[in-house]
Amino acid sequence: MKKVVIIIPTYNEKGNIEPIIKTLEKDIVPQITNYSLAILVADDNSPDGTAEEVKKMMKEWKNIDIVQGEKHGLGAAYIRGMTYAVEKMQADVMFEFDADGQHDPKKIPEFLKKIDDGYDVVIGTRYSGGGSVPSNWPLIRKAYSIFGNLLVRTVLGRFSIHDWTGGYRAIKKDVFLKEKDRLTEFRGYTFQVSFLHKSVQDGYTVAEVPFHFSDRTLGNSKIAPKEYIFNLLKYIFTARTREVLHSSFPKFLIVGGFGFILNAVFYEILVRNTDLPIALANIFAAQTAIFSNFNFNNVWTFKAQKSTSIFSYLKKMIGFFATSNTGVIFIQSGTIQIGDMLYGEQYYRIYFLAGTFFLLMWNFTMYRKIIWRKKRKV
Ligand SMILES: Nc1nc2c(ncn2[C@@H]2O[C@H](COP(=O)(O)OP(=O)(O)O)[C@@H](O)[C@H]2O)c(=O)[nH]1
Ligand SMILES: [Mg+2]
Repeated sequence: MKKVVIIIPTYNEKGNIEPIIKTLEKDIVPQITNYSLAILVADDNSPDGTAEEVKKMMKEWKNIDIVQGEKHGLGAAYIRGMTYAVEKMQADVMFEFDADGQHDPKKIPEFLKKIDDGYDVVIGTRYSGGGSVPSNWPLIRKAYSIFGNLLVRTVLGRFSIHDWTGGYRAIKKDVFLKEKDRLTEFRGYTFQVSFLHKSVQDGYTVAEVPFHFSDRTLGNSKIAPKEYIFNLLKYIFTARTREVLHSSFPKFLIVGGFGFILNAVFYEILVRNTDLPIALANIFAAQTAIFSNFNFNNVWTFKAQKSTSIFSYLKKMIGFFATSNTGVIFIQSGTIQIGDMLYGEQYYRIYFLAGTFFLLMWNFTMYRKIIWRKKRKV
């Protein structure tokens, strides 16, 4: 039978740890028949004697264990706990679960159901599908919590996950073993966001279980808001920047910039040295940019999808010329033509810049629509 270890990190939770463990042992353990359940307390040598409470209960229930260490933050405690759960307790699935009663233990079977369905990570969510934060929280605290999560979702660009900062989760062993060495950067609460983000980047699947996050009744929250907010912002912005720099976007910009220079230079030459109407001169000049854009993107930006046969290369290039020329003729050269008709040829550079700007907006909109369509299909 597969093994589930519920990991409870504790720092000064003397009053909370006994009732929560009793609830788990009496109400939840008997309900779960397809897994063997164990509890692991990851305590940071709490001065209030949390560990002594746990050790008392270990005499009554044999499926409880404790791993102690110095206080280096929530993330460090989880890494220690998860390592112990995998190596010493043969865990296949691990839960992150708070000691203070804010996580409704009755939801545990729902998390395991999602694991059975094949998901790698299951997160409890307070922000979708009926999940909620305590109704007695002051408005400002609710706002922090809701907008904080919205900010994380937006910066990381992954909207399908609604609760990034919560600490009620179930994780398959393999996910932890894969990410373990990359998790040492943030040892406090930022651990939650970075762990989830790295898992998603590596393609692990995530399911959400909505739950009501109840208020803490005993003891104090251990969160240090200033340090947490600073580390969280640092993580989301650096991680996202790295992601964008490794994507095709910068290459796309360089290729496009070079195309723009070609377009401008040939336009300048044709306008100065021929009698062509300036709008027509631009249509000719733009072909050099389209040719360059296509080929550089083909061999560099999207080299993974590079055309191999001459036939598919030509077919792709013709398609690219056709779509690009729609914008070049109607938007970019159209702007030049209107400028020419209204104010005359002498401002040809201004019409060109305006036309190119409109063309960029047009291309960007088309690009985004295609991306949107792709996203909705998945
Ligand atoms: N071992 C350990 N546990 C911690 C640490 N910080 C918080 N915890 C535990 O993590 C859980 C969630 O902490 P809490 O302060 O309630 O966070 P909040 O609910 O976000 O305010 C509780 O069980 C805490 O005792 C830490 O530095 N070390
Ligand atoms: Mg709490």
